Amino acid sequence: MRSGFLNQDFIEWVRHAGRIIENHNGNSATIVHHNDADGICSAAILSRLCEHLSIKTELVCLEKVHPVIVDRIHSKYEGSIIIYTDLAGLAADMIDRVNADRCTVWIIDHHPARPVQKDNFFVLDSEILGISGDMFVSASTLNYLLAINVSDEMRKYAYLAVIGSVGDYHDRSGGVLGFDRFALGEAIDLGQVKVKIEGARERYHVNFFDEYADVVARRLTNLGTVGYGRKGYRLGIKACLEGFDEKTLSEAEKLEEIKTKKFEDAVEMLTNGGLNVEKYTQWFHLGDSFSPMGVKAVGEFCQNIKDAVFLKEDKYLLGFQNCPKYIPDLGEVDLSAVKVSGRMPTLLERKVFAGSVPGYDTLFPAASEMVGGVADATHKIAAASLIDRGKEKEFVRAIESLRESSAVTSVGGFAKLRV
Ligand SMILES: [Mn+2]
Repeated sequence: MRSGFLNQDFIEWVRHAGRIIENHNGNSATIVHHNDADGICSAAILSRLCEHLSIKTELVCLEKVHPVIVDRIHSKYEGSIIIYTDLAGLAADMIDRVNADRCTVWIIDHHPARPVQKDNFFVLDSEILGISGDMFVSASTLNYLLAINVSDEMRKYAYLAVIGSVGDYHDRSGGVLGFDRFALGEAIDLGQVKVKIEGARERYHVNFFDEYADVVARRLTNLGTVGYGRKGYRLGIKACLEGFDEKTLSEAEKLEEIKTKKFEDAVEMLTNGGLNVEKYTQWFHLGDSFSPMGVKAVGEFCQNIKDAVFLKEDKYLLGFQNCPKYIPDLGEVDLSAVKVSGRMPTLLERKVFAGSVPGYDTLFPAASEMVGGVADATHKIAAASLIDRGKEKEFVRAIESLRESSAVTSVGGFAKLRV
């Protein structure tokens, strides 16, 4: 087995990253993190590690990396260390280009990545060593491994690695695996977490919150994604380290209600003429109506309604949502982008798996490229892309024509789902 060898390499690499961080003792750093539970737990662990090393930190929470946003961050924090976590792995080339040697950059991610290796640019990403970040290591676990290599004291945050892993559904086969399981083992040994078996599934009770990891993860994701526009992720990070206070709990509940209401309104819009039906696709545009929710919402909404009676069960479902120009931690940016999410009714999913019609893993990258956009995450039955505003209809036409010709060939099932 090669995997043992790879794991040893990986651990050595994490140690190396730890030494690099230690060498920046006393500097300042900007932690740029994703807005879901894994990204929030990652930011919490990293900020405590930096505190331990007397590195002063600023936090920036992002939904997506984009050249315009990266440029804003690197000018605002010029001269500091920029640490991207739970995002940016695949954008390493772009970040290096936009950075133009203004800042030292570290990327600590578990999504597929491009390696960039320079003196002022360091990518720590399990995928580069062939360890699936979709299965065996969350960003929170990666940050945890890094942190305990620097200081034993950081072991007190093992529970955050568990919550981050569960937040990314790494327990979907019944329990967390690989390096996530290593972190779980530490959390158990240290008395932070208890495992409960429910049927064929493990649930992790986190003593610090007196709550299950999945419940905490859901709260954090709601704070960060539904409450993105109102900096709910800040409350999330605070809760990770200090526990949930009344205010944070009621905010998390309020956000759940906001989401329910927005989703109901959108269904009403769709049943009142808001759905466009083409030969192969059915699509809609939410504009800014989901604000303050981030653009993750359109994917979740499509997932929720994909089998609704008002949809055609043999057509691809596409939903568009404007990317907000306002980034809560950065202010207004000159960004004119739209997120497009693709899902499909169960009947069509079956046809895709049977190979009789093309899946999104072929349609999305090709259509995105045709309109000058970038496929963000592609999987056979679920996908997302970022395209320029005004290109929506062109994107729909591209999907239609690709389906019409069906000349696309499958690129295989290894594309990652990240929506
Ligand atoms: Mn993650």
